[in-house]
Amino acid sequence: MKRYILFTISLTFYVFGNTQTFAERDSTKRALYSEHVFGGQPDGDTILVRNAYVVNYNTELRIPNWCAYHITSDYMNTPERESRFKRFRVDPDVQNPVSEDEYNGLFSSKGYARGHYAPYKILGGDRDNDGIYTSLNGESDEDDEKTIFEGNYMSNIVPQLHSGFNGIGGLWFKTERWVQDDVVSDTLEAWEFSGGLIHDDRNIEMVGENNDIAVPDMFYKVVIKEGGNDYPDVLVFLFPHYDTKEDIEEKNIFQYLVSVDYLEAISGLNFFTDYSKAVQMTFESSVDITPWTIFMK
Ligand SMILES: [Ca+2]
Ligand SMILES: [Ca+2]
Ligand SMILES: [Ca+2]
Repeated sequence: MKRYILFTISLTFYVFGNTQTFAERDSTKRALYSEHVFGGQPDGDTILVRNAYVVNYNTELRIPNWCAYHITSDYMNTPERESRFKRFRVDPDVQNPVSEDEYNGLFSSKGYARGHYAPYKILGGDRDNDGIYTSLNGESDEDDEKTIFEGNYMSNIVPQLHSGFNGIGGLWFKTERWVQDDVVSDTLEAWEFSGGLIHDDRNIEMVGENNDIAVPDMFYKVVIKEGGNDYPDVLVFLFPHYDTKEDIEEKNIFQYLVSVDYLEAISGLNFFTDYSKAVQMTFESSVDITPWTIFMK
């Protein structure tokens, strides 16, 4: 009898306890999860589901591991990044959350900016379909404002070199703009996973007020669109975290393409698990730029 009770307790914990993800808890979160995480979650970890993105946050390194989001032309209707829309915010849902001030001085000392994984530019849109958008000065939808505020949570932020990387002309910046301006303007939608990698976990660069915010050595973007096949069109960009401003040739983002298999091997993640292993092999083992060449002017 005692055993039976123990079994019941552990079973109850399993169903209602911490092992349950946000996505399993309610249908709105579940719908958002399905919308943003294309082809399945690359790990089994606990994730945070937001209106505009899904993030796997690393409470030890105090940065996101990866962030997944759907981009549509409507979502790019964002207000100017001013005043309340510019402010970074503490994430109320993570332990030991980072505050904006912990990055103070990092820009002048190391050139690190507060870099968004889910880009600010894709946080907009009329996500609740009530015909009202966000606006800096006029009538503004509070629900859609919340989506932007969440995007400015520090849990969506990572230290990134500004000059020659996430600033104008940098590799990260150019990749974001290419997807938004050249791809989604035509396809109307795309998906991304953005994340960072650390080469050697015994030798991690830690920064911030308390030297406890990790700086990735590499960053990746998995860019996805639906093609005419039973598998998605995928490009994986893998960038070393360095300043390319003196190096015009290296700013060609398409020199940084790797296969999904390559990214999986060095990250330990498995993307696109919703597809069978056989189907994953057809599009993960090599880089196929054919479906993207019309956007590569
Ligand atoms: Ca709205
Ligand atoms: Ca509304
Ligand atoms: Ca895979």
